[in-house]
Amino acid sequence: MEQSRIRNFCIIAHIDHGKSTLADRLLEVTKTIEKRKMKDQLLDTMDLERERGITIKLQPARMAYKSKDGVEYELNLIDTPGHVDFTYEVSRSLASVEGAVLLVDSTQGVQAQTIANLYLALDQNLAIIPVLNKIDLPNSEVERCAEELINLLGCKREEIILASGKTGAGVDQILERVVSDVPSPVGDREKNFRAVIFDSKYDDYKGVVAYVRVKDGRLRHTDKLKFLATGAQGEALEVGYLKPDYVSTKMVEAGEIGYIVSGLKDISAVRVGDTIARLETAGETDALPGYKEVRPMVYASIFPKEGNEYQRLREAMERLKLSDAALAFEAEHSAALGFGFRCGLLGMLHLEIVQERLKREHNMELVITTPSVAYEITRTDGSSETVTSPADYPEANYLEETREPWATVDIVSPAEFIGGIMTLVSDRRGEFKSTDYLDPKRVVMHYDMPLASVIVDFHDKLKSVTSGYGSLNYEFKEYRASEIVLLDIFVAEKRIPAFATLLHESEAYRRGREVVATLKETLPRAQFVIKIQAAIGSKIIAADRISAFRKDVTGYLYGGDVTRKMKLLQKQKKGKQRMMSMGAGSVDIPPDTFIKILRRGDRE
Ligand SMILES: Nc1nc2c(ncn2[C@@H]2O[C@H](COP(=O)(O)OP(=O)(O)OP(=O)(O)O)[C@@H](O)[C@H]2O)c(=O)[nH]1
Ligand SMILES: [Mg+2]
Repeated sequence: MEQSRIRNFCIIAHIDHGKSTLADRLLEVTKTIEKRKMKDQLLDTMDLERERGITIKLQPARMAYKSKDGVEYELNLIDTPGHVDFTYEVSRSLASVEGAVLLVDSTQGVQAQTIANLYLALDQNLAIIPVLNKIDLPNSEVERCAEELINLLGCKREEIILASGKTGAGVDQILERVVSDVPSPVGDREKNFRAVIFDSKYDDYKGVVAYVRVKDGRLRHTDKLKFLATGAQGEALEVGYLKPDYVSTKMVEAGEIGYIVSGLKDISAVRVGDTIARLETAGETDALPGYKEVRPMVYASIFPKEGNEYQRLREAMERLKLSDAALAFEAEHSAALGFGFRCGLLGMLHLEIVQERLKREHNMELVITTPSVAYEITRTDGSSETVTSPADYPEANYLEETREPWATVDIVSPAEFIGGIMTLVSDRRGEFKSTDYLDPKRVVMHYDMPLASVIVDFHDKLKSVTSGYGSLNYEFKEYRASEIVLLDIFVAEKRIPAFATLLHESEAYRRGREVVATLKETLPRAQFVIKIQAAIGSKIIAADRISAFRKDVTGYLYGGDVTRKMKLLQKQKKGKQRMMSMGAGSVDIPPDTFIKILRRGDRE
C-alpha cells in the first residue's frame, strides 16, 4: 500500500486502563478477526498474559479500514503493556509508529504510567489522540478526567474521545482520528532497503522471526539479508505482517510494520535494535539508530535446581531473550549453587515472569537468589567496580566507599492520602521534591528514593496506604554514597549464599528478623534443632530455632524403671549427634522457601 494510506500507531495507558480490550473492538470493527474467533484481550497471546490478565509483550496487528471518505487504509496497531516493569516494550513500540492513542480509564483518571508513557510518546514527536475509556461504568467521571487530560496535554475538550472497550462506544471515532491525526510514514521506497528490528520471537516452525519497522526501500521474499550490527547473513525465507497471526506476503516496504523470517541458526545474531539490510546493498546502507540500552533495575541469580541442567538453562535463556529484550544475563559460578546466570531485570514482576516462563516454556526448575540493585564500590586500593551480587562484595576492611542507585519517583494519588505517602516514603529514606496538582483533588508527588527501597514491595505498600488509588513510576537518577552492609543468613550453622543480601544498614535489623521469621515458618522440622541466624559480619542480629520433632522411642515401654526410658532417650540423642557430625543434619531448603523469602514485605 502507498505510504500516504498507511497509519502506524500504539495504544498506551496506565496498567489495566483497557488497552487490550479497546484493541479487541478495533479488530472487530475492522473485521480483522472473524467473529467466531474473537475472544477477550485477543492480543494477549501468551498463556501467562491471559491467566494474569495483564499484557507483558507488545503485540502488533494490521487492520484494513475504509474511512468515511471512502478511502481504504492500512492501520498498523501495536498494543503495549502498562506495567512499569515492561516499559522497554512500550518505548520500542513508540519508536516504530507515528501516533499514539492515549487511553485513560474514566473511573480512575490520569495515573503514573499515563504520564510516563505520554512523555515517552512526546519524546518521539508522536501525534497523541486522547481517549477517555470505560465510560459505560456507573462510576465513570468523564468531566473530572477530561480536565486532567486537558491540564496534562493542553488539548481542547472536544478533542477528547469518549469510549468504551466494553460497548464499542467511540471506536469509530478513534479509527477516524487515527486516519486524520496520525501522519503517514515518510520513508523512501526507492532507497536501499533498511528495517529496524523492534522485537523478535522464536517460532517452532519458522525459527527466529524478527518484527520490523521498514524505514526505506523494499524487501522481497528470497532476497539475501545482512544484519548490520552482528554481521550475520541470511535469506528472507518468509516476509509478511501480523494480524496478529502471521500472514505471509511477497514483499515488505517502507512505512510498514511486518516480520521477516531469516532461517538463521544462531539466534544471538538477531538482536533487537539492529538494522536489517539487503546483502547486495548492505555496504552502502547506514544503520538505523536502534534503541537506548535498557538499564537493569534489579539483579538476581538463576541456577538450575539440578546442576547438570546448566546447558539446557542456557538455551532456554537465549530463547527467552529473543522475546524479552529487557532481559540481560551472563554466566556465573557459585561454590554453593554451581553454574547459573546473573540476570539483570526491570523489576520484581519481570523476575517473576522470567522465572515462570522458564518453567512453563522450558520446563526448568530453578533456584533464585535474593534480588539486589547494582552498587558501585571503591576499594581501599583505589579500584572501583559495579557489584550486582552479594558474592562479589568485598569485606569491610577492603572497602573505601559504596554508592547506591537512587531513583526519581512520581506518585499519583488523591490528595487525601498525602500524609500516608509522606510517612511511607520517609520510612524508606525518600526525599521529598515537589507536588503538582492534576486537578483540585489529585496530586503528583515527586521524590528521590533509593532504588532498593522502590523495587521490592513499595508498590504494594503504596496501594495499601492509598486504598488502592495511588500509582507509581520511577526511573534511575544517580549513584550516591551510602552505608551498605552484607546480611548473611545461616541455617543449621551453614551459610546460605542464596539468601545473602546487600542493603542499607538502617534496614538490616528489620530484614534480618523478617527472614528469620519466614524461615522459621516455612522450613520443615527435622530430628534435630535447627538454628536460624541473621548476621552482619560476625555479629548476629537476629536468631531463632526450630525445635526438633522427637520420634517417640519410648512409647512401647510400660511401667518399669524410669532409667530405662532415659537410656533410650540418651541413645536417641547420640544417634542425632552422629547424624549431625556426619553432615546428614544439613537442612534441605524447599524451593518455595526461596520464593517466600524473595517476596519480602508480605508478612508485615
Ligand atoms: N466496564 C468496562 N471494563 C473494561 C473496559 N475496558 C477494559 N475493561 C476491563 O478492564 C480490565 C483491564 O482491561 P485490559 O484491556 O486488559 O487492560 P490493559 O490496559 O490492556 O491492561 P495491561 O495491558 O495489563 O496494562 C479488564 O477486566 C477489562 O474487562 C471498558 O470500556 N468498560
Ligand atoms: Mg493489555
